[in-house]
Order: sequence, then C-alpha cells, then structure tokens
Amino acid sequence: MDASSLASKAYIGIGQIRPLGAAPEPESHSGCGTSGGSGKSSCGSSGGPDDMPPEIWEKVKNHPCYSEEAHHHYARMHVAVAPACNIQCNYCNRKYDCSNESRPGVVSQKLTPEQAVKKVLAVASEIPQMTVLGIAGPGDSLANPKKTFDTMRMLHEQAPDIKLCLSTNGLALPDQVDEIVKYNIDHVTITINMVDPAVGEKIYPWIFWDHKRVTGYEAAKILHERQMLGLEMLTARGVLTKINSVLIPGINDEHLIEVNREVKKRGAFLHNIMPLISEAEHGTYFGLNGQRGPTAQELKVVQDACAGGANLMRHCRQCRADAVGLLGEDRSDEFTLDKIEEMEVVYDLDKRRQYQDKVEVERQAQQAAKQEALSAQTDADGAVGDIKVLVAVATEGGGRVNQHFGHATEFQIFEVSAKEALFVGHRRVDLYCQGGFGEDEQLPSIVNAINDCHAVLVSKIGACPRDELKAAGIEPVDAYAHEFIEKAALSWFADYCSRVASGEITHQARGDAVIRQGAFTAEAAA
Ligand code: CLF
Ligand code: SF4
Repeated sequence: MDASSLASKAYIGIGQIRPLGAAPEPESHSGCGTSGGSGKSSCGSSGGPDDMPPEIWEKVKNHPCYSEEAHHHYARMHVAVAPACNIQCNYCNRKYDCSNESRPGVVSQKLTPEQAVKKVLAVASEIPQMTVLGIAGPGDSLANPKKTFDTMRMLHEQAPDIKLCLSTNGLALPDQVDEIVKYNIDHVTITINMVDPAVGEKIYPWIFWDHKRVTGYEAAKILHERQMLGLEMLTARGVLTKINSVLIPGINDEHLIEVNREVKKRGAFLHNIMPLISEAEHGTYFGLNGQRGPTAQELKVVQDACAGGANLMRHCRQCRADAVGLLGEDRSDEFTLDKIEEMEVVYDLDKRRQYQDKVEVERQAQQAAKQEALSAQTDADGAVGDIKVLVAVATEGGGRVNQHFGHATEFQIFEVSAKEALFVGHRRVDLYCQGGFGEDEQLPSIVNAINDCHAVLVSKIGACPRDELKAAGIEPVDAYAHEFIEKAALSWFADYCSRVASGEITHQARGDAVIRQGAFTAEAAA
C-alpha cells in the first residue's frame, strides 16, 4: 500500500459540525486547527490545549482514552451492566470468562444499575483520579438501553464530576441519540470495522434486526448504514465520537484507510485502530479458524497511513468490560461486590478536586520537562541524519520512567527523533520477575515484544536480563530512573546520536515485534 499518498487530514472539530442531512464538507476544510484558530492540525489523542477549541479541551483533558497525555494520570472504570448483544462479531465470545484475560467482552461479575452506581462511588472514593465511567459491555451498551441509561441517570445525579462514556456497535445507536444527550454522555465510541458490506460479511455472521436474525451481506449493509447514521447524528448533537476499528489481517487491513476517510468526513474526533486478539482458546470464530492478528509493524503501517500520528488513538489497552484503574492496569479485583459491601464509601467532591489539582501540577511539570529536553537537542542529533527510533519504557504511571524491568507487564513504546518523543503504542509482556526471582524463560518473549526497539528505559534492571537484552541488540537504560518519559527518551536519544556521530556505535534498523495475544500471567495480574 502507498502509505504516503494516504496520509490523512485532521478530524473535523466540533466547531465545524454540519447540520444533519447537509452535504459533507470537503475534506480540505476539515480539521481542528482551522476551528481552533491555532493553525495546527492535530486534533486527536496527542493534541493539547493549543490544538483545539477550549470547550473541546475541557471535554478531553481528563479522559484517559481521548487524550494520550491524560492517560498517564487519569483512570477510567467500566461497569458491566450490559450483557446482551444484538450482533455477532467473529472475534467475540462472551461466554469466555477468565479473570486473567484482558480484552473487551470479557467480564467476571455482571451488575445491576444500582450495584454499578455503588461500585462507581466506591472506586471514586478510593481512586480520586478516576474521572471517567464507561459502559462497554460485556455485550452492547445500547442493546441494553434500560440498564445502561438507568446507570447513567443515577450517576449523572450522584456523581456529577464523573464523565460518562459508552461504547457500542452502532446498530441501535440512531434510536438512542436523544437519551445519550439527555444524560450528558459526552463521549461515545462506535466500533466500525468496515464501510463496505462485502468486507463486513466476513466479520459479522449475523445481526438481530427488526425482530429477526439477518445474515450475510444484508446484515453487514444494515449495520453499516446504522453506524454511519448514528455517527452523523452524534456529530450534529455535539457528542465527541471515537471510532474503534479492529485490524484483521487479510480482511480489513487496507480497507481501514477507507474507514478512516469515511468516519472523518462524518465528524469523528478520534480513530482507534486496534490489533485483532485471536487465539483458539478464546473460542471465537476467528480464533478457531486460524485467523491471525497483526504484527507490531503491520499495525503501525496502517495507523501511520491513517493519521500521520496526530489524530489517531494509539494507547488503547483493549480493556475488559469491568476494568478499573489507569489504562494498562486492572484493579477490578479490589472492587468486587463483597469487598464493596465492606467499604466505607465517602464520595467527597472537594477531595477529588484537590487531588486532581495536584495531578495537574505534575502534568504541567511533565510538559515543561519535555519542552526543556527538546530545546536542549544539539546539532549532534542532526549530524547523524534523520534518524527515528523506537524505545520501550517501563512505567507505573505519572508519565515517569519508574518501573523495574522485572515488574513490567507492559512497555510503553515511544518513537523518538531529534524533534519529538511521541507515544506510538504499548506491548504487553509476561512478568519477568516472579516470586522475587527472574524467570529466564520469559526473556525471549519479552525480547520478541520489543524487538523493534533500540533501547528499553527502566528504573532498574538485573544483570542477567541486561546481558540478554544487549545480546539481542536492545540497549537497557537505567540512567533516567524517575525522570519524565519524554525528557528521558529525548536525553537518551541525544546521547545515542552523539555515539553514532563519534563512530562509537553504528546505527542499525531493528526488526519487527510480536503483539502479545494472550492474557496477563496470573502473577502479573495480581
Ligand atoms: Fe471505556 Fe472506551 Fe470510554 Fe475509554 S475504554 S468506554 S472510551 S472509558 Fe479506552 Fe479501553 Fe481502549 Fe476503550 S483503552 S478499550 S478505547
Ligand atoms: Fe461481542 Fe461487542 Fe461484537 Fe457484540 S458487538 S459480538 S459484544 S464484540
């Protein structure tokens, strides 16, 4: 595919929303930059306050999915109140329930709306940086409208500072837009994997529509039309819409570029292209029939072709329908129904605000550190040409390099050049350190997961993994422990460039990496 010719323009900002039924704006008129007056064209998850109108920034700044920067600091939670689904996707099997699994559609405890509200208040009192409540299944939120909207209504009344968010396959969406607006649900995700029913019939065997089961091309055509209509209606009502697309190699990989174009035209704020998770033991149609997921490079090629970086979400963790915590961590085990019963729940709005003010100070310090590192870039960086490399980072959150190599269950991946350190994804891994000892059998799989990276930044690392990483051509770096990630990555890069420029080392391209398909290990999830 010719990625360069497919580089996209920015998304339409809320200020440019056209009335429903009006002809789509020409693409060249789209983009947040023009509506925001900043002249910049980044409007997606990497965008900041200068990139979008203030009312949009207000909506996304504390949402860990809609702002990449926010995901280092703010947490989300899901409540599993929506068990039913009105379609079947070939990558889904909701019967499979494993508490060590981490992918959408999988959940341990289904809740009533009352239980869900109780749980949200309990989590909010324990985790003050939890800013967003999402309903994402385990079925489809809008195929269970009563349970979904009862939960949203009660939360709207009892916890007014929590942002409300839902995700849907879109089939029932056009009928529910009024309710979505009524309860102030500002963020809606639609999973859109195709804009051509001929592609869609390979992904969706059936839908339940108009009181009957519809199959094949006809099913995919109805779903597509409902998704497009729902997206247009949400845009017209000022609801920020994110599109999730599952990249299924050989089925919709190149087609996702067309999806990206169509959803942008209809006002989507963000596009999240996620890898297919497919293993036979998940019992899904794709898993059982040998459909593979993409490699890290395959995913990045499509993501880069769709967005050129700025308006694409790359930090999705494909959460469980009952996930709690920062993206990439899951604290749902701490908030089971029996544990909540024993908790003293104090929903203290002032305390939450005070805590979040502290987070803001830290967040601004992170930005300042990044700017400082960028302005400190020297001519030596440019002297070695236009090098761009990937680095893996072990972090526990807060935007810092603050995790021991052996304790990482995922690495964040940053693309670093002399101009920028840009978050481009994450890689899940098995825990290296188990029961206080390094598990050398885990190392090859960890190396495979970050094999496209030149370095791994950690707070600490033992001698054995250090040697093995070096042997694999990945530089272990603990010199920037507890520094902000972007500053650390840029500082390491400057040092790397000067070593290349002096002839001490030779710059070499890295290979591909493997996206981990399985669950966290039990120890990792504990
Ligand atoms: Fe949940 Fe989704 Fe809202 Fe986020 S998740 S309903 S927008 S609060 Fe986020 Fe999780 Fe990815 Fe979803 S990381 S799966 S994109
Ligand atoms: Fe599963 Fe969601 Fe697809 Fe329904 S829409 S089949 S819950 S992945």
